[in-house]
Amino acid sequence: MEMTFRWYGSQFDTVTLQQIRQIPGVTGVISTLYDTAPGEVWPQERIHALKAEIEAAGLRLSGIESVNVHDAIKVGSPEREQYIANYIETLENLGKEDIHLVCYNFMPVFDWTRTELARKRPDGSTVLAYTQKAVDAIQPEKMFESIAGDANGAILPGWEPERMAHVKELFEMYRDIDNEKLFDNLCYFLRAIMPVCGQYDIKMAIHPDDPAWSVFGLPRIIISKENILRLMRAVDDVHNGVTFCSGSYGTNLENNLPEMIRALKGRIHFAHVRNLKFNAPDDFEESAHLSSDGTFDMYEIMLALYETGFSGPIRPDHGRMIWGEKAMPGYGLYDRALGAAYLNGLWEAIDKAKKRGI
Ligand SMILES: [Mn+2]
Repeated sequence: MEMTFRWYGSQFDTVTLQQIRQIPGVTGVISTLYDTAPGEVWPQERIHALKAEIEAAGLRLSGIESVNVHDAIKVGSPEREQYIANYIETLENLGKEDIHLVCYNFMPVFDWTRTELARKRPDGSTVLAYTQKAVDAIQPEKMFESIAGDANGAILPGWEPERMAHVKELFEMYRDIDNEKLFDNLCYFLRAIMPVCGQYDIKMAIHPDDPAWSVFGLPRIIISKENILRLMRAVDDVHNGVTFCSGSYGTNLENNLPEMIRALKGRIHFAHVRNLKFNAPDDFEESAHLSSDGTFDMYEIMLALYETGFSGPIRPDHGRMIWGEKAMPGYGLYDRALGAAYLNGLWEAIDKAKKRGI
């Protein structure tokens, strides 16, 4: 396991590499070229520059989150061939820069969905939250406007204003796409890129849909143990792997997180570990990482990762906004740093207990 921290690049992130370097036990950074659009080829020089900047700060570029997939690939339109060719070129450029992990998702139209970016908790911290009632009461194209005001001026990943300006057209594109078609298009994409992933040993790690059910009637496929195992079998190559995100799979309380980790042994290449606190099965908020602050047993999650021999990057995920920090919702320094320290503590305790045969 390597403890890492997500970083959006010096142009976009309020957190600096120097600050990340001072979080105990964090050695790697998960980053991206945040200003590239889905479908664009990532120039090798820019990847090289990103890596050099991170290494100059004493850290390692441990993987990319995300290289976004163009909607043409998701809906399977004729233009997908060009966009797949572009994606392959980006993977080649990443491979040449010795990068071996790419996180991506296959969610239609919206990335993750939250209905509040700053729900106040009793201790005065603010967190991202979701309530199905709010989704049911709003038109999808209004979703962006309704949350953008709380973003502290940040551009939210997957909610870029240029994309949101075309929400209606995007919905139109997906009109005939059901879960089966989306699944087929995902397999088509994966089969096309597996050769280049094999050549450069790039592990693709699909991020689950968040929340793990259909929103606004759009198809959602990466939501459960059954579905993710089906994808693993459909393209049975180690380079077709998983980002295990406890906070996303965990939105559906029927998902048994430690059991899913065990079932996915060998195919989890990246882990996002965070907690959620449920007020009702369709109302949750992103709590602190500690088990005691939320609904999940974080020890059991880390134990399952440990016992399945997980050796990839792990990162704390969305944190609360605390201590007056102003940052992209979920991506401040302080609470994620606390999360990293806590997860490292759990790991150390598990490791020592195992070695002592406890
Ligand atoms: Mn995640």
